[in-house]
Amino acid sequence: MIWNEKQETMPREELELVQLRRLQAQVERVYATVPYYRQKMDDAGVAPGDIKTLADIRLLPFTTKEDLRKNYPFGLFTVPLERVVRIHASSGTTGQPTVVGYTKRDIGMWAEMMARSLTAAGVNRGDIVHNAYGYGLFTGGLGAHYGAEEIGCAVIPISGGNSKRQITIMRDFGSTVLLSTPSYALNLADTMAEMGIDPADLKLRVGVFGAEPWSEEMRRELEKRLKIKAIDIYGLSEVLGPGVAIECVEEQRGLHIMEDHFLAEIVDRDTFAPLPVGEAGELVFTTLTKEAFPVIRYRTKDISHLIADVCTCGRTFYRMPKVTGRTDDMLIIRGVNVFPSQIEEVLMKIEGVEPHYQIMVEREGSLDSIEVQVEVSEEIFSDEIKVLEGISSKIKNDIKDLLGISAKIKLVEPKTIQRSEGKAKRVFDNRKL
Ligand code: DLL
Repeated sequence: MIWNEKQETMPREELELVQLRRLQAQVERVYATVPYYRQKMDDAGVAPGDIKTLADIRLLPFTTKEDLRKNYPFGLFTVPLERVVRIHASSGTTGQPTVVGYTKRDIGMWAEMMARSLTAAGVNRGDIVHNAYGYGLFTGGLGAHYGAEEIGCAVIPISGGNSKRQITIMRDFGSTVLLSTPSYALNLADTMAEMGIDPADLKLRVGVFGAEPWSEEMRRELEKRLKIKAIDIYGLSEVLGPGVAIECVEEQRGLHIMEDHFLAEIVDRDTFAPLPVGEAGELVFTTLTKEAFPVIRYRTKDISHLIADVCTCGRTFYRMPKVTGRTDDMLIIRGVNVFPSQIEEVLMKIEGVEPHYQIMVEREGSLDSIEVQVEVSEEIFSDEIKVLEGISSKIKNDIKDLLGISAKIKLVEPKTIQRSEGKAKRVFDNRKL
């Protein structure tokens, strides 16, 4: 099923015309209303009238998190606060949070993006949607909520946390769809097992997971343990929130970008030079229809590439493969670039190792090293030391073979690694201490 057949299956030539028209209007609007954008464009020697083709977007300066910080909290809004009906903010692990605003029309557009996304994931009217994304300043909860309501689903606004109660409600209310981060879904699967509840006795059919990187191995684990289809959803507050891109249930391979509302580019992660379709680099988004808080060429720091192949689902929007990590989560271990999700992939292939792990980054002299701490199953933990040593060296060798780095391995007791209720924290950087 496709939510908005006309838009989502539009021929590319037509789509590109829509994009250009919207881009021109958007650039004109930010130039006229936001002094900061006007100054940046003046400094770059570009005026709204210079945008004559889609490729001319390259003339425009990038926007970064730093620009958002400098304009904290409302400096980049294009409308007076009287027209803003919603404010969200990203957690901001370092420094100030980033603040984003929405007009009534933005909220309507967002609801449509989420309705399209959930429909692509196989969600319909009549579904009971268990929304365990956090409600609050985080965009996940309310963003997904409005989209599910738009479809006509019955939404349970459970938010994150209190896992036992979540399972009871899931069982009693007959939830058919789970919305959460993949790490929280795993936490819920563990809780179910502890409560002696068999997922086959629940009505869950599909999970729509995002807000953090997760590997294909994690997908298989979640599908197996929860007896569902697991769909990847991508988004970020600065651009919208959830609903920027979604996998279709037909292929589960690459996420369709809502290109009639968001223009995607890929740039070289060091030089920021635009890259052709197919080459991997940093994702950059320009919003085409946002009113209160549009962004021009926002550098996401997420790594992916664009896939132009036609998809069997009928959508004409380009796809992007799963985002495996962010440039700022990338570890450089003795010259080798590694993302935490690659370590996850290795760990999850090993028998007896639980999908709960964390990575400690240390500095020895002038070189960085990592220690992977991972839980093993109850049986293995109480086994002989020889068995533990065997597993430990298997992990070490597999990491070395697949990623080319040497890591220290520490096997820890079941349930000692902190469980996630939202976005999991995987990397602990002890270099800065
Ligand atoms: O995480 C929005 C969201 C909510 C997306 C619910 C999906 C579901 P932020 O808190 O601003 O917004 O964080 C955005 O999270 O730049 C990525 O690094 C990461 N991210 C989001 N979705 C995915 C995904 C929400 N499916 C940042 N895979 C982004 C990998 C993801 N990383």
